[in-house]
Amino acid sequence: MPLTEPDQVVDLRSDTVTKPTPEMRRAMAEAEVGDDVFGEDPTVNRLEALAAERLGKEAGLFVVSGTMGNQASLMAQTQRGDEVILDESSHIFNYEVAALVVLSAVQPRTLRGHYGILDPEDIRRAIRPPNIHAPRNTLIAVESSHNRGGGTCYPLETLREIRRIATANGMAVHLDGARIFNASIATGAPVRELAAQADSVTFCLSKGLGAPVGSVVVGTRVFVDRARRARKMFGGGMRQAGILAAAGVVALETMVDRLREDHENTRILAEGLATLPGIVIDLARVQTNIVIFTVKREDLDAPGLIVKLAEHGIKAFAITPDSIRMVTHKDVNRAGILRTQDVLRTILG
Ligand code: TLP
Repeated sequence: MPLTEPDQVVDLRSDTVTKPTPEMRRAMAEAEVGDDVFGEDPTVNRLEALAAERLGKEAGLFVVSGTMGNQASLMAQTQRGDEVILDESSHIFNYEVAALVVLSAVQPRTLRGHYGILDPEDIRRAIRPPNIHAPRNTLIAVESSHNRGGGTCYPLETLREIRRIATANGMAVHLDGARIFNASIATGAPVRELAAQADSVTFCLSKGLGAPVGSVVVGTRVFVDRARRARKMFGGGMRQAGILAAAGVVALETMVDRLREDHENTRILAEGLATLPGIVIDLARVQTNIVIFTVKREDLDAPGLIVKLAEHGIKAFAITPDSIRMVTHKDVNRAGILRTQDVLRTILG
C-alpha cells in the first residue's frame, strides 16, 4: 500500500526501495524454474526474450543488478587498455566501485555534460586518432535518464548523432538505461528507437518498475554471448533464477505505463520546492522521477535538512553538502508528495 498517513514514512531516497506487487509475488511463487547456467530456466528465458523484444534487440541477459549489467557490457565491448568515453557524473564512473578499471582494465575518458547529457561535438573532439602511443577508443557510454543529472534525458536526435559518430569511428555505444522507460515517456521517443542508437543497453527491473531484484542487458546475440561469459566470471551465474525473473516479466508487462504518475508527482514536488526560500532548483532539469535541488541558507545545509525531514518521516539523500536528491516511485502517492511539501514548508517557510 502506498504510504500516506502522517505517521508513516515517505521514502524518497530512491526508486530502488519499491516493494514487489502482489501480482509479482504470485508470479514468483508459481514460477517454472530450471538451471539457468544450463540455459534451462524457462522463466528466465521468457524474461530475456521479452526484454529483447521490447527493446528491439536480438537477445537479452538477466543480471543481478544494473551495475553487473553495465560492467558485463563494458567487458563484452572492450579489450584491456582501451579507452571508454563517458560523462564525468555518470553512474558507471562514480558509483560502480571503479569496476571498469578493475574488471575490464579500461581507461575512462570523462567529459563534462550538461546535467549529464554529453554534447556530440565534445565526443567527436575527444576521440583519439590511431597512434602507437594512444589507447584505442572503442566505446562511448551514455546514461538516460541520467541519475546525477537529476533524471535528465538524451533527446533522440542527440543519441542518433552519437551513434553516427561512433559508427564513423568504428566504436560501439553502450546505453546505461537503468531508467530507459522513464526516458522514453519523458522524451516521447519509443524505447526501441532509443535502444536502436546503442549496441548494448542495460535497464533495471528493480527501480521504478518495482521488481525485487534484477536488470536485463540487451544487444546482438554475439554481444549477449560475450556478456554471458562476463556475468559468469563475475559470479553472476544464477540457477533457479526464474523465481526472480517472474517478477521481472510482471514488471515489464504491467508497470511501465504508470511511471507517468511518478513524473507528475516529481513535477508537483519540484514546483513546490521552487517556491521555498533558500531552495534553488532548475525546473528545466526536472524531466522524469528525480529531482535534485540546492539548499542555500545560512541556518541549514543539505545534510541538516535531511535530518529535519527524517524527524517528520520523510527520507531523502543529501548527495553533496549543499544538494539533495528526491526520487518518486510507485510506493509514494500524491498524498505523500503533498505531505512532503507541507513538511518542507514547515521547516523552511
Ligand atoms: N542507482 C542507485 C544508486 O546506485 C545510486 C540509485 O539509487 O539511483 N545506472 C544508473 C543510472 C543507476 O541509477 C543505478 C543505480 C545503476 C546503474 C546501478 O544499478 P544497481 O543498483 O542495480 O546496481
